[in-house]
Amino acid sequence: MSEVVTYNRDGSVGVITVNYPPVNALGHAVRSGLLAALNQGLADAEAKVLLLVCEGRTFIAGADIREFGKPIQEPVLPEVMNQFENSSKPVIAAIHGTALGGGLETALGCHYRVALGSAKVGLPEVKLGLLPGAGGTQRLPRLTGARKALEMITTGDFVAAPQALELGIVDAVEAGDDIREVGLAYARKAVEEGWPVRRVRDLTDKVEADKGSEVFDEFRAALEKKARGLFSPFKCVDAVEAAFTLPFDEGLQRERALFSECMASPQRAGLIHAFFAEREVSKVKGLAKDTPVRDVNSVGIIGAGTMGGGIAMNFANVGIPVTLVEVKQEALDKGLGVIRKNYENSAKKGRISQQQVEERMALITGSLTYDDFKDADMVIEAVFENMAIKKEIFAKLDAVCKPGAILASNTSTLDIDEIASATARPQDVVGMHFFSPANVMKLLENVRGSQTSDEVKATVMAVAKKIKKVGVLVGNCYGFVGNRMLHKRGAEAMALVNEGATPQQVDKVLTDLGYPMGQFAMSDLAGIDVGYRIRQERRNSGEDVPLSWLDKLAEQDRLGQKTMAGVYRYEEGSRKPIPDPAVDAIIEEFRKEQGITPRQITDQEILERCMFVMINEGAKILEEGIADRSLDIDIVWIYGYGFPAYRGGPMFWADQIGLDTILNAVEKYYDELGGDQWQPSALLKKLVADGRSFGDL
Ligand code: T1G
Repeated sequence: MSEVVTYNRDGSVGVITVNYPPVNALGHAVRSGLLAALNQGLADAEAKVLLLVCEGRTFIAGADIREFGKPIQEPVLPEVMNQFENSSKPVIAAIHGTALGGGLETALGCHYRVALGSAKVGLPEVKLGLLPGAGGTQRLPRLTGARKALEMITTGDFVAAPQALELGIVDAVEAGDDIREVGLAYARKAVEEGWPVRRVRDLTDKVEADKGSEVFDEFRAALEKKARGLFSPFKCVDAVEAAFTLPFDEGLQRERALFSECMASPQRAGLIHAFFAEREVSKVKGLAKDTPVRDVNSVGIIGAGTMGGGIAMNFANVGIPVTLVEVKQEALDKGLGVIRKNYENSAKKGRISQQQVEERMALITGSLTYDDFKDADMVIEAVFENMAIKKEIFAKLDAVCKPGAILASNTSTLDIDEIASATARPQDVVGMHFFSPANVMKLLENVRGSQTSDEVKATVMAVAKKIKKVGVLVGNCYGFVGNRMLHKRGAEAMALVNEGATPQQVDKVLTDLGYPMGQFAMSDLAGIDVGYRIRQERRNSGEDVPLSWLDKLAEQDRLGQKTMAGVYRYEEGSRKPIPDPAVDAIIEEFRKEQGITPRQITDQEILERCMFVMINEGAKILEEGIADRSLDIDIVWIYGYGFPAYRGGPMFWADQIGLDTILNAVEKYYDELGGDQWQPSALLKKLVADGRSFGDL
C-alpha cells in the first residue's frame, strides 16, 4: 500500500484517503495508490459504498504539473478514472478546497460528489496551454450542458460550490469544515438508501439537448478575439464538441488526441514555465525563509497623481489604511476624486459593491503635511522622476517617520542608493516600482539598495503578496530589470523608424509576437513627454542620447493619448491608435535633417533588433546580479509589460529559439550598428560555448 493513498473501512463505508502535500496532485504515486485502494475497497465485502477524501488543504488540485514533459508512467489518469467509473460499488468524492483539473476529473469519474460550502471546482488546464485530458471534456458537458462546460473549460475559471450544485457538478453542498465527517455522513446515507452506481458517462439528456448546437462556432468566433495567438482554447472547443458528436469512448479518444497536441505545443511549455516561475520569484535567493517581516498596518503615500492614487488603492483594497499627502489641496482633491471614480467604475461593472467603495475610500485619508506620516509603518514616495526632489523628500521623511518605518520610492529608473544617502537609515530604504495603472498591473518590482536590510527585503516581498501583486526582488541599476530592457527595445524601435520602418510596422511585429500593445502605442499611452523628459535628463547629465523623431513630436506637443495625438492620432472617446500622415511627414523631415536615406526594413529585422537587444541586456542583468535568475526577468516582463505568458517570458523564449541563434544575430548587429547595447554579453557567449541555456543557470 502506498503511503500517499490509504484504505480503511468505517462501518459499511470503505474510505480511500489521499495525503500528498502540498495539494494532493496526481503524481504517479497517487495514481497507482488510488487504483490499489480502489481494488482493496472492491475486495472488502463489508464495504457497501466507497468514499474518496483528501487530507490537507484541498481535494486533488490536478495532475502533477512537475511531471509534464517527462516520460509518462502507468497508470495514466484516464485509466484510473475508467476503473473508478466502472466500479461495482458506488464511489463518492468528498470535495474541499479546490478540486481542479485532474482533481475535478477524478471526482467526475466517481458516481456522486459532495462538497463543503467553501470549496471551489474548475478545469484550469487551458491556463497551462492544455485541455482537460482525463475525461473532463466528455463528462462535464453531460452534467452542465455545452455552454457552461465551454465557459468553464475555455476560461479555466473556478466555480464556487453553491454554483457547482446549481450546475449539477456536485450533488450536495454541506456546511462545516471537516470534510471527512461530511463525506462519511453522506456515504452512510448512500448505504442506508441503497444508492446505485451512477456513471456520468451514461447521462444523455444534456447531450441530446445540445446536439448540433451553434454554441461551438459561437465560442470559436469569440475566441478569435479573446484568445488571439493561443492554441489550446480552440482545442478545448473541439474536445467538448466531441461529447456531442461521438459516442463516449470515441469522445475520450478524441480528447486524448487533442490533449497530446496541446502537450506537444511550445505554448504549454511556456505557460507551465510561467506558472512555476510566478511561485519561484517569491523565494528570494539568499534570503532565509525565516527572515523576520515587519508589520505593515498603515501606509503613507506621497503624491496623489496617477501612480500615488493607484498605489493607495492597492492598500485600501486589502483593508490597510493609507495617508495620502500632496503639497496643494487642489492636487489632493483631484487625486482623491480619481480614486473614487475608479472605485465607482468598478462598482458599476459589478466588481465591487457600493459599500466596498465607501469602506475603501474611508481607509484613504488626504493630508497636506508630512507630520501625518509619523506613525506610518511604511511610506511610499510617488512623485516626479527627479533625483533632487526625491532626496529632499527622503530627508524630510527620515526626520518625521518613526524608527523602523520603511521608506520606499516608486521610482522607475533612479538610483536607490543615492536616494537612501539622503537619510540616516539606508537599511530601511528600498524601491517599490509599481506599474501603471498601479491598481491593475500585477507586477511589483522591489529594488534592493546596497544597504537595504534583509528584513526590509522580506517585508516588501510580503507586502507584494498581501496586496495581491507578483513581487520580484531586483538589484539597483538604471532602470532596474524591466525598464533597463525596455529602454533598449525603445531605442531600437526609434532607430528602426529613423532608418525607414513605420511606427505601425514596428508595433505590428510586437503585437504579432503577442504583446497586447506595440512600442509606440505604449509610448502614446504613457505619454511621449515622459520618455522625452528622461532623454533630456540624460542628455543634460552628459550622456550621448541620439536625437530622434519622437523628440520632434514632444516639441510639437503631440504627447499621445492625452493630447489625442502622438505617434498615432485618436478620435474622441476612443483609444484606438490611428496612423497619422502628419507623423510620417515629421519622420521624413527628421530623416532629411539627419541625412538619412530610408530603406525597406523586414519584419524579421524588427523582431530581432527589438527582442534580441532586450535578451542581450537581460543576459548582462544576470551577469551583474541585478536579477538572480532568468525566471525573475521572465516574470517582470510577463506581469509588467504583457509579454505573452504562452512564450514563457523573454529569456525562456530565447532558450526555445536557441542562444546560438541569438548570439549570432547580436554579433551581426554589433558589427553593423555598434553601440553598447549590441556588445555581446559575456554570459551569453559563455552559455553558447558551454551548450547551456538561461534556464540552466
Ligand atoms: N502540480 C504540482 N505542484 C502544484 C500544483 C500542481 N498541479 N498546484 C500547485 N502546486 C504547488 C505549487 O507549485 C506550490 O509549490 C504549492 O503547490 C502551493 O501552490 C489531466 C493535465 C491549487 C489554487 O492548474 O491553481 O490536471 O512553491 O502557491 O496560492 O486534465 O496552486 O510550495 O513548492 O499556488 O494556495 C490542473 C494549479 C493541472 C492547478 C493553490 N491544475 N494550481 O493555490 O498555492 S493540469 C491546476 C493552482 C491537469 C488533467 C490536467 C494553485 C492552487 P511550492 P500555490 P495557492
